[in-house]
Amino acid sequence: MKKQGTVPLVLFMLLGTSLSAAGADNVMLDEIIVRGEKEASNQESLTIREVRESPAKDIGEALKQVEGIDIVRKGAIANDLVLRGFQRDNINVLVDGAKIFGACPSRMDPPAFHVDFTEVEQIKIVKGPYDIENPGSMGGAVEIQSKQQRKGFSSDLNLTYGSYNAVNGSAAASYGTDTFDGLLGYAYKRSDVPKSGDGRLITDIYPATSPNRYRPDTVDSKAYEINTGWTRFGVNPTSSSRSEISYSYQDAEHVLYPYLKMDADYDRTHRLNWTYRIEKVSPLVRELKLQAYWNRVSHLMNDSLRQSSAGQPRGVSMQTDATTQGVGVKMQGSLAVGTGTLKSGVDYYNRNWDAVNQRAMFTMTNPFTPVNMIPDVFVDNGGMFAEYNLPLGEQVNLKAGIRGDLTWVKAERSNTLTAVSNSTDFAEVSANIQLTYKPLNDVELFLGIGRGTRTPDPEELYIDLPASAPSVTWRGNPDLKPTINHEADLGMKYATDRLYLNTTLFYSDLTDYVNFFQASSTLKSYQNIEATMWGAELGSQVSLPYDLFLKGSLSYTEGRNTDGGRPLPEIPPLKGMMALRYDNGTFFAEAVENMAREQDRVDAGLNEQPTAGWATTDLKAGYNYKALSVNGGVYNLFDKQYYSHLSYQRDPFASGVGFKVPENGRTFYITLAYRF
Ligand SMILES: [Cu+2]
Repeated sequence: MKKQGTVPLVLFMLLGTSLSAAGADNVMLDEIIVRGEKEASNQESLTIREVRESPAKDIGEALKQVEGIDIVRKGAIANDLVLRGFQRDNINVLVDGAKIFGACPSRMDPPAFHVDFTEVEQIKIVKGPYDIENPGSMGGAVEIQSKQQRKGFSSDLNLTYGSYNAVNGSAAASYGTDTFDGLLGYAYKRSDVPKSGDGRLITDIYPATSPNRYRPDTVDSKAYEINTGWTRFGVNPTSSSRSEISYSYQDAEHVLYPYLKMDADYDRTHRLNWTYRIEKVSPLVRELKLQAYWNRVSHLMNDSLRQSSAGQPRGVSMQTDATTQGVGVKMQGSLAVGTGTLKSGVDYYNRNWDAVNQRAMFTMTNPFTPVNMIPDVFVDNGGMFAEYNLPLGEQVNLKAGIRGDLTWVKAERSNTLTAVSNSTDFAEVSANIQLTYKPLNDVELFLGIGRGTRTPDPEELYIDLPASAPSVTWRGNPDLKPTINHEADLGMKYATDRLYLNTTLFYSDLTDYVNFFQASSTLKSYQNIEATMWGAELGSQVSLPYDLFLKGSLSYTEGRNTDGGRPLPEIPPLKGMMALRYDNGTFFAEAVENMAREQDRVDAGLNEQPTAGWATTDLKAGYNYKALSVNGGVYNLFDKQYYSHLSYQRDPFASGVGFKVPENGRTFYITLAYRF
């Protein structure tokens, strides 16, 4: 064991002396009010406070405390978001309204990975097909929002140190006047390989005979190293208008993915975003917004750290070089129409995705033949939407929206699935209606009915990774149709100043759901199927006497492959959380119990295996003194060995059934922050 014991001891000694400190405004009470009164039933949010208090290494991991959200763990970082069992392109992940894409065909770099915590103010989640401002929010949308500019000089310094030499340091400084403002930020993250509850490294999960095992000299190499820098400049030409331009660069190096057969050599991301907003243009035009963005990710992965690369003259036996690029423009306005507000807009984006794979073993006669795994595919999408929000008296609010999208997909290179310039196109309509009714002052009922769509992505359409039998070939399906989700949501919320209780229930009827399946013993591909999903979430937060707060949540989703008469694969099990917190505004201490039930609803067609249930305990505490704060804790206090059901994989580049990546064992962390 390492010298982890000293960290919490120092922390609790420090906290012990400060219990009598005077209470400031209580953020916890504010949060209950925000959740209870400002958020719709089908929305959730996570504040940067909640992110900072958790030992999460990335936004995905921080979000798993939210009802309805789970993650796919592939390593120590870069966790992929799952919302109500909807994964990948079934949900939309946006950063300040911009679509962002990952380059890796195995999702080593999911969209939310490309943003550092320190850039973020809060994360909003829309559950169900109710975001029609953006294309593709079929199962829901996750909107990452960057920090708002403040007047004067302000700075934000954070330093976290934790088990496995995990370091997360960041510094951001900004200056703002009434007419202009600027911001500069930098963040650094690194960690050694964490251990799971059984005391083994999470990289040490392979049998001694597996070619995918880490080499003895790399099994304990660093788990990741990430540098991120960002800047923003804003001008306010008038008191009711603002223009902003921001740029971020992220360089992730040496990221280990024990879940897969390869690791990331690098992952370099550029994000550029420009917005212009003008309010109160005329009595009719309440607001106009313009946006243009560009982002680009280049990614290189290989097996240089694995046994499979031993003796290879190039130092690798397989590698994939991938890039993706997104460009988009959006224009929208809010108009005062009748007694309501009409929001309407047009948008366009273009995404390019290209991945070239090379393997020593693929065709023995011609090793390292480049394969156009994703054949330089361009996706163009143009859409328009209108949404009308009509308050009907004090108690009732009606919102209805419609959106149309045209999508063109074209391959610029060939592989066995597609010739150069092969193309396909889609035309889709989404719509929804949302009714909110407040029969009593503290009670709110929500009914939503929506139709959401998403087009098949370039990977599902055109991926081609041929292999010589008995190895499994991974191949797309150029005939895929867009998925259509017809969903109904029912919500009930009870909220007072001191209590918040929200329950939601959803049912989804999915036409042409894109399902990954075993087409033959040597081929895996995608097919459109009929499927249904239903689920429920319960969230609550109560303020008790003596500055105590109780929080609890439950989430459940069940997916069914109607065509196959079996469960949908990769659906998270029932999970829940209970937390008791003491918080007087200056000092807090919290105990959290996390639970997940066994998942035995598995897809036999993919040879998916059940996962055992588990329960873990976390403790955390913190102290604020003026601009300085310190918080820390221990995650998985009892050092349980456990697995998230989603952390197994079955793609050709995944390590296969039986090689699940365990969750971290007991982890200590402490964060020092200075903000003024
Ligand atoms: Cu990759």
